[in-house]
Amino acid sequence: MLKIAIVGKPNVGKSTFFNRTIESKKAIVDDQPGVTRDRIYGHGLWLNRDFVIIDTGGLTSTNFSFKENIQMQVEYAINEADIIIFMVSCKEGINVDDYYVAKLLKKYKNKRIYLVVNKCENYQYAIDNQKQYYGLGFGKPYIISSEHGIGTGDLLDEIVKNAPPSTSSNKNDSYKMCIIGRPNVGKSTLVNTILHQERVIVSPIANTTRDSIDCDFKYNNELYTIIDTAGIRRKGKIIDNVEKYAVLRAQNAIERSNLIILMIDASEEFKEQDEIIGGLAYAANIPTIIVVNK
Ligand SMILES: Nc1nc2c(ncn2[C@@H]2O[C@H](COP(=O)(O)OP(=O)(O)OP(=O)(O)O)[C@@H](O)[C@H]2O)c(=O)[nH]1
Ligand SMILES: [Mg+2]
Repeated sequence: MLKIAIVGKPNVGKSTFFNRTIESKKAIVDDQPGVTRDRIYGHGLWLNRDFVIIDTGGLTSTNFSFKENIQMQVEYAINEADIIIFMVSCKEGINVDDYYVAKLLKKYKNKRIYLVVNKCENYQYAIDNQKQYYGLGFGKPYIISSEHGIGTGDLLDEIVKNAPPSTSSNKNDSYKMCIIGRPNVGKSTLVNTILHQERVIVSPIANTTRDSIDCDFKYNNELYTIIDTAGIRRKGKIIDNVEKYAVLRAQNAIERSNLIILMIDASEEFKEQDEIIGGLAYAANIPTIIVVNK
């Protein structure tokens, strides 16, 4: 199936475009930069053509705690994809970070790369001023507004035009299990261990995972999805919108699952919050395995 990766600096609207394309608010969107960290996969259908689309974290030339992890995840996505959407924003304009992304993408000569300028609600103004984008070296820019759906259809027309028509066998009927628990108990580490790859970002910083990350795999010829989720802290400790959205997505992951893996950290005492999270599993009335880690 056609695979498309969305790549760009932080805050240009990659996740907004991703959500619009798959018609679901799967990825967390917020006005602070650096929201997405892991790779998020979605299934899209356009003009009866199926595709997989991959949202990725923002790339920057400056150093910060997750820079290397994010870049590694972005490069996994690029390698896997047939088509790259190189997203920039007319609102924030072009700066060193866009050139940083451009330089990275120049290494991938065998990929079809579309330069896409987002946040162009003022469509005519953007068309009239598109010259500046040619300097990035990816030819004609596609002018869109992900938030308002301007130009997004034309872009998708172009991207899927040579893809094969959809077949019903593309449905994903996997057995789904989610891992839930407090921050830092080791949920993402277990996902990577099961999958034998660095599928999700692991770090000693609590609340590293934000989006719920669906990871598909095959075992004994059966399809499974393991869903990594954000750690759930006490309500009073939640610091911002991103964490609030992350917890809502973890709760949504529970509802989508056939099995819950409730993870507890044995290196710390059993906390009231473990009990509260256990209560979520109990209330969902879904088979649950309690895993005591560390
Ligand atoms: N005006 C305008 N704002 C947009 C558009 N698309 C996204 N935004 C806003 O831009 C901000 C960032 O959007 P995201 O989709 O989270 O951006 P991102 O590129 O995924 O950001 P990171 O994951 O942090 O790299 C949010 O406040 C969005 O609402 C658009 O077409 N027009
Ligand atoms: Mg994002």
